[in-house]
Order: sequence, then C-alpha cells, then structure tokens
Amino acid sequence: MADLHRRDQHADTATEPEDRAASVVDPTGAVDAHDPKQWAAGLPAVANSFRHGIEQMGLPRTARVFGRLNQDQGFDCPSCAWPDPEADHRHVAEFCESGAKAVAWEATKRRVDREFFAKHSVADLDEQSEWWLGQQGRLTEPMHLRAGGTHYEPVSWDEANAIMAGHLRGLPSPDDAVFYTSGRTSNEAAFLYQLMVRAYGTNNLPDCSNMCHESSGTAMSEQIGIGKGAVTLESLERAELIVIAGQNPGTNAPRMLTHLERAKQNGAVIVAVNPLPEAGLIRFKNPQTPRGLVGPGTALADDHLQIRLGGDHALFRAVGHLLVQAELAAPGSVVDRAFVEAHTAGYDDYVEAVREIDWDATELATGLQRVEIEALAKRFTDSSATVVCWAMGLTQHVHAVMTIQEIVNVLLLQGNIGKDGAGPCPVRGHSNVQGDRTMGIWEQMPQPFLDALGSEFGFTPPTKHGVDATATVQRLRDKSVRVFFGMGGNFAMATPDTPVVHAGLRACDLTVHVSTKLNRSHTVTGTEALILPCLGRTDRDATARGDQGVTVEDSQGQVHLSQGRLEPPSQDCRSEVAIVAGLAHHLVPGVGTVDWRGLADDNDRIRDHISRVVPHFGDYNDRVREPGGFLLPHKPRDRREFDTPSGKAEFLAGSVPPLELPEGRLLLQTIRSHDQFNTTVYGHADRYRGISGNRRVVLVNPDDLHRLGFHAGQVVDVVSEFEGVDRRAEGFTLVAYPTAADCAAAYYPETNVLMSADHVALRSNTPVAKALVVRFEAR
Ligand SMILES: Nc1nc2c(c(=O)[nH]1)N[C@H]1C(S)=C(S)[C@@H](COP(=O)(O)OP(=O)(O)OC[C@H]3O[C@@H](n4cnc5c(=O)[nH]c(N)nc54)[C@H](O)[C@@H]3O)O[C@H]1N2
Ligand SMILES: Nc1nc2c(c(=O)[nH]1)N[C@H]1C(S)=C(S)[C@@H](COP(=O)(O)OP(=O)(O)OC[C@H]3O[C@@H](n4cnc5c(=O)[nH]c(N)nc54)[C@H](O)[C@@H]3O)O[C@H]1N2
Ligand SMILES: [Mo]
Repeated sequence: MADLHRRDQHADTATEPEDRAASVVDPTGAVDAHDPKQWAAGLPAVANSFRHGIEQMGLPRTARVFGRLNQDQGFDCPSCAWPDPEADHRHVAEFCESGAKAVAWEATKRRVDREFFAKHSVADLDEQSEWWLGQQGRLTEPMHLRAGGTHYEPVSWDEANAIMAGHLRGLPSPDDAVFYTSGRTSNEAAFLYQLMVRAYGTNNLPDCSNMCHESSGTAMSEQIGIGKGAVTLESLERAELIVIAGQNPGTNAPRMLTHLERAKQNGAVIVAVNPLPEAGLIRFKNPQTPRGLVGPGTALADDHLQIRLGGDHALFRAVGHLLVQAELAAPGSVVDRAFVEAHTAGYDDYVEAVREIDWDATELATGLQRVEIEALAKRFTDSSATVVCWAMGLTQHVHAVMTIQEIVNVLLLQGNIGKDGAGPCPVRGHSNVQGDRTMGIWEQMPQPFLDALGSEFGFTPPTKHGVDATATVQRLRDKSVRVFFGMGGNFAMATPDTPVVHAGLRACDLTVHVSTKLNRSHTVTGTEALILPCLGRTDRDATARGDQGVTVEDSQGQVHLSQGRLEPPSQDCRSEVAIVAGLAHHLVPGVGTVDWRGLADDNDRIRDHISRVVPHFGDYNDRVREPGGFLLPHKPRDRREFDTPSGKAEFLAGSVPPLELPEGRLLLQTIRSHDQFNTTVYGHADRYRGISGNRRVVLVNPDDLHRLGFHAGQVVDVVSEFEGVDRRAEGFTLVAYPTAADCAAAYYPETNVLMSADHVALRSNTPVAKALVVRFEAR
C-alpha cells in the first residue's frame, strides 16, 4: 500500500461555480482533508445511521423503520443490490449506514406541497444545489408546469394523464419520445411500464444500467451466455481467493463486508485491485456484533494492488500469461483440463494470444511491478476456488468489455465457474436494476420476449431497437427528443455532457418525472413539465384489493417480496404501478387486451402475466411468497451449461491499445463519496477518505501535484480533453491523496460536465466515467 505523506489541507477559497444548473454542491463550505481511514463501519457507522434517521424521521419512526429493513415480511432496502442473507441468518439490524441514509431520506417526515411550489419558482429551484433539493422532503401531489409558466401548479391525476396522452399521441412517431428507467422501480411496475411503452409503439427504453453494468452484461453474454453474476452469497463465503477489482464495497455495498469477513474467517485470501486505498477493503469492524463495534475488527485485503486507472486489462492479461506459462512448464498443474476440454471453446487461440507479453508495456499500463503481478498469479494458482468481484471501476472504461472478458478468461482457465466458491461476480448498483432488465426494460429485448409479450396481450410489439442512455443524450444534443419520461432517476445529472443534456431537455415539448423527491431533472424542464409523486419502498400501498407488495431481484438473482408499511406522504401519491396503469388507460386503451384498470391495484394479477411472459417466473405468486423468495436459474452457475453459439464458454482475447496520457495530464475517475447515493447528495462528509466540507475537490497523488506545479489546497479548473474538445469544471480544490500515480479522482455528478456523450465503452456504449484525460488550470 502506498504510504504517502499527507498533511491537513484547507481550501484557499471556495469559489462559486459559473454554470449553476450544472453544479450540485452547496458552495459554502471549506474543504477539510485528513488522512484516509484504515477501517470501515464500527460505531461511527451506527451513530451516523441513527443521526440521519432521527434528523429526518424522529426517534420512534427511526426505530420502527430500521427494525423492518431487509427482514422477512419487511421491505427491501432501496439502496444497493447486495443480496439479503437467508431468513435464519439475518441480524436484528440487517442494514448498513448507506441503507440507513437511503431509508431516512425516503421515509423523512418533511413534505414538498403546493405551498412550497407556489413559493419557489422553477428558476429559483434551479439555483439550488442537488443536496438542498433532496432535503426539502417527499413530493405529495402531481404538479404541472404550463407552457410559459414560472411555477409548478397542482394538477389532478386525470388532467396529468390527459396532458401526457395528448402530447404522446400528437407525435409524428412514437420514437420521438424516450422512456427512461432508474433501477429502483419494482418488477411489477417495470413490467407494466415496458408493456405500455411497447403498446404505444417504441422500444426507446434506456435505463441506468446502460451507464452502469452494461459492459458486464455485454462481456459475459458473449462468453458464458448470460449477463448476470454467477456467485451466490453462500458460495462467496466459501471462496479461497476473492479478488475485488474496481469496487468500493465499504461505501457502495457495505453489507458485502459481512460476507467478506466470513469468507476471511473461513480462510479466504482477499486481494484489492484499486487505484485508491479504500478503507472498506482494508479492515472491517462489523457493526452487527459487539466485538465488531469495539474491537480491532477483521483485516480484509491481504494484498492491495494500487493499479493505474484502466490498467486492469493488461493486469488480467498478464495473469493469464503467467498461468498459461506455468501450465506449459508443468502440464496439468494449473489449468483445469477436464473443464476446459468439456466446457470451453477457443482455448488454443487464447494460449497463443497470451503466450508472449510485453512486460514493459504491462508495467506501464498497470503502474504495478512485475513481482506484484507474479504474486497475484501465484494467488490464483494456489487457490482452487476463486471469485472475482467488480463494479464501476471496471465497467466505465473504453475497454471495459474486453477487460471483463480477460477476467472471465482467467476464471475459465482454472474452471472457476459453476463450482462452489468460484465465479465472476459483478456487483450491481441500484436495488432492482437487475430485475428491471429481467422484466423487459431494455431497448433491445430479444425477439422471443417480444413474441411472448405480444401473444399474452394480443398486440404486436415494435421490433426496431430503441435508444439506450447514450443514444438518448446524443438525440437530446440534436434536439430531436420531443417527450422525455423518467421513471425515477435523475437523467439531467447522471448523464455525460451536462450542459448538452440540459439544453436538450429544455428543448422537449414535455418532460415528465415519476419521483419520490425533488431533483435537478424537475428544474431543467421542457416547454411543459409534470412531476408525478410516487410511493417508495418503505410506503404502504393500500388498494381496494388490500396491501400490495412488490418484488425485486438482487445482484445474485434472488427474487423476493418487499412490503412497505409506513403511511404514505400523502393520499395523492400513487404507486408506480398505478401511475403507469393510469397513463396507459388514457394513452393506449385499445391496444391489445390489457385490462389497465384491473392491473392498477392488483400486483398479483401483474405477476400472473409475468409468469406467462418472462422465462423462469412460473408460479411467481406462490414462489415469491416462500420465505426469502426464489433463486433464478443460471445455467453456467448451476450446470456448467452455456447458451453461446458454440454451446461452450468462450475464451475471447482481444487486444487493447495502451491509454495515451499526454505530458502534464492526469487520468481522472469520477466516484461516489460516502455521503451520497448517485446524484442524491446526503451530506458533505466522505468519512472514510477523510474529506469533508465541500464536494468540489480533486484527489491527486502528492508527487503528481508537485510535478505538475500545483499545491494542495489550491483551487483550479479541471479541463478534460476528448477528441480535441475542452470541457471545463470550475473551482475544484486540490487534495493530496494516496491515489495511484498519474491518477486523480473527483465526485460524480459535479464532474459529469467533463464527460462526452461520444466517449463510450466499446460495444456496451456505456459513457466513460473513469480515466478521463484532464489537465488543471490555476484560477
Ligand atoms: N452508498 C451508496 N451506495 C451505492 C451507490 C451510491 O452512490 N451510494 N450507488 C449504487 C450504484 S448505482 C452503483 S453502480 C454501485 C457503484 O459502486 P462502485 O463501483 O464501488 O462505485 P464508485 O464510487 O464508482 O467506485 C469505483 C471504485 O473503483 C475504483 N476504480 C476506478 N477506476 C478503476 C480502475 O481503472 N481499475 C480498478 N481496479 N479500480 C478502479 C475506484 O477507486 C473506486 O474504489 O454502488 C451502488 N451503491
Ligand atoms: N460521472 C459519473 N456518472 C455516472 C456514474 C459514475 O460513476 N460517474 N454512475 C452511473 C451509474 S452506475 C448509474 S446507476 C446512474 C444513476 O442514475 P439515476 O438512477 O438516474 O440516478 P439516481 O441519482 O440514482 O436517481 C435519484 C432519483 O430517483 C428518484 N427516486 C428515488 N427512489 C425512487 C423510487 O422508489 N421511485 C421513483 N420513481 N423514483 C425514485 C428520486 O427522485 C431521486 O432524486 O448514474 C451514472 N452516472
Ligand atoms: Mo449503477
């Protein structure tokens, strides 16, 4: 681990950024930077959970809500997609600080009502930070911004539906509208939503997954025939080696640490591959156990490879090379021959591709020394059951797909798939992002799904592929989107090229957002705009047919029920299901045989439809009521069967050119702090990294700062350079931080202005959010 001298740094000044709409930070605070922490969770995590809870909900509600989180019969945490343990393994408080913040944020007692909107014009709201918008409370009734209006005004659901249907029906083509989904939407709502959109006549169904794990899906589908992870929780705990590359679980999947701790207690070796020394990968103090709260905790990572941004392709290629070399020297000693022969294709070509590698180029690309890579290869050869976990640190690069395929190649060599304690483990982001995809939220759903959908409901779904998130941004740039509909999320901030996206949204005839809380996407409006307030995971959904539960699918393919129990923020909030059914009834009443009204308040009926359309969902209603729900089949994991053209798992070895870094430039990654959920800013303390007060900071290696002629605490503009075009993020304070050489890190979404809609991962089309080439300019 890099041991770099650091001192406390304070900003000279905290400057106000120019483009207010593109900024989200409260510009007031000065930066306070201390040494990064050496462990995660423990007492501070518990204290912070309760502080956030009590601030938003008061004590009694906090106690009630935290007690139901992730419990059987309770509600699923709306934060990340990490699975819940089996029912008999759950703790009294099966949650983490991040989940507690997400729940407190949703279950807050604060309200945004019609008086609020009468008081604040849209222009005023647009001046506010993302943090401020999120602090105002839950949305309570549908609101409408008229053409030429300055304020949102109350509107009835019927009027809102008529406005939307009027606009949508008036478009020259259904493809002039775009229907985005963020990954919190339940299976039932997602299924109904895609049905409505396809009945309307388009496949324009971009989702947050396009910006998230699309690269994982693309890579693994080609190689093993399925884009989902192949490791269950129990299996992870039995791994001998766990490599965690490009993921910060301490903040973004904190409950994963409990399972890493168990794996560790079972003797696993853990290796972190990361440009940053993330606290959650170093040591974990389990807040669920008394000893974890007060004791020294459990050391997690045995090795930390402080890789250069984007170096993972070269790293895993080199590991493959070393494994193959060892095998050639002593046949049968490393490679699982029986597995390779029975279940894989392309082995000989792969061996040829990795037989020779250029070590100088490898060391340059990875920023690692050969001995470190050899040590990692030895970890692989010493292990008979290896899991590789990854997240955005791998998926959001130009060569993300090839990088993930290189990892799968290495796993295939040793038969590390379809085996206990082994396999590829992409860790998903949003709590139901995987389920939404299973339910048909995809701009290019395969034909058998469309056929099944059409025959269930008696219509012909469109077959032309729709736009993904990147293509949507490009169409916004061309001002060719007329209606933008957001099922959750914050498209205005989560996407690249922020000013371009904003201009494109403002050029729409109508923008609509189904949301729980205010965000930037409500202040960057089309000529007309609607805000439709929905129930969240924690809210009770009482309909004429009784209390409705929803279902979600976690990162490992477990599908289970979630039952909200809190009284909703107002009688005028509707479930996402009811919102979709209401609009569809106005928009596509005559298409097919769908009984929109009958589906609006009866999730069992929706699940019956799903059971006939979506593979592996037979007896959905019964199976999901079993304790813990049910696990979706996964052929490679369960049976070592692969739905690829060859019927085998494919070794695929592409070549990847090195990342060019011109003189005086750095590679910038955009990341999450410990105090945010994507574009939702909970607060200004990135506790584990020791940084608080202001989010407009850039973390840079002190040697690089010195070499480039800057100093810690200095305020600079960050300028990205993509294809000769400068993009500028103004007023960032430099923080000396032990990141890998040539690398820098800053928070998302403040830095999305630096990203280009044309800079994407090859084949998955995911916007590149890691390893942007940047320079600093003194102010
Ligand atoms: N509390 C909280 N939880 C969340 C979220 C949140 O915002 N807040 N977001 C949710 C969502 S949607 C997602 S997708 C996940 C995201 O979870 P993560 O992927 O953990 O999120 P990031 O903050 O993008 O962190 C990327 C990590 O990869 C490392 N990294 C960056 N580039 C490279 C590289 O080139 N190579 C390697 N080896 N490492 C690299 C970074 O240093 C960092 O540790 O979390 C989910 N959970
Ligand atoms: N620079 C950069 N950009 C990135 C990333 C990055 O690492 N760097 N990561 C990308 C990734 S991985 C992702 S997943 C995307 C995330 O992109 P999105 O999913 O679009 O963004 P979120 O910030 O998660 O959306 C938050 C909003 O969702 C609404 N919401 C919350 N709960 C609910 C609910 O239950 N129902 C409904 N209808 N609405 C709800 C709230 O109004 C809230 O303001 O961002 C991507 N953008
Ligand atoms: Mo994500």
